[in-house]
Amino acid sequence: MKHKAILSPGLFFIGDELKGENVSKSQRTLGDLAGIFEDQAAYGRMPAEQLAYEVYSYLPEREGTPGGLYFGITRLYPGKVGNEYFMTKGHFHRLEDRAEYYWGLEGEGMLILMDRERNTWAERMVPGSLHYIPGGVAHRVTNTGSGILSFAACWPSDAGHNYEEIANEGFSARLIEENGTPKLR
Ligand code: PAN
Ligand code: ZN
Repeated sequence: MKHKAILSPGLFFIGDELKGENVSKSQRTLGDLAGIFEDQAAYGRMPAEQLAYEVYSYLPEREGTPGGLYFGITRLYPGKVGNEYFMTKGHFHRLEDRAEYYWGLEGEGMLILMDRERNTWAERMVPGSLHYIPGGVAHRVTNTGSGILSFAACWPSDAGHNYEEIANEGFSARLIEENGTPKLR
């Protein structure tokens, strides 16, 4: 009975940490990112068990529920495979028109975006930067700094993730370090 009850918060978002009873955690190692980096030889020389990123999420609705919202924090480790920065797998949403907010919490990186015509562009991510990702736009984050890059995200609980398309076709450009600076190529 919640009528007239005064409740203490059970969920905390402090700095770049998400804490609470129903927070779930998932991890991606380099081994989970097979096929996404260009330099396959360099990828083959790296330890498959090395942690690339972890995601803390609060998923208060059943996956697929229309009208609900999910919240997550991604912590992406620094590093490169050859000249390509560590990055998230990237995806379109399964329900294509579902949008999302990302915002930078810590570290430096780039949000790589690609529309349905395969135009690809990047937005610099810094602590406090806010990024609106419209529906129909694939999204992935790269860590261009020397420390951890963390960002928060909020997306609809019926958005879903279409990873297959990016796994098969990739983005139409990659963020590569050239003479010490990141370039989309
Ligand atoms: C984010 C991402 C998270 C990890 O919560 O799922 O940053 O990236 P990948 O899912 O591409 O591995 C989000 O965009 N949710 O929709
Ligand atoms: Zn998303």
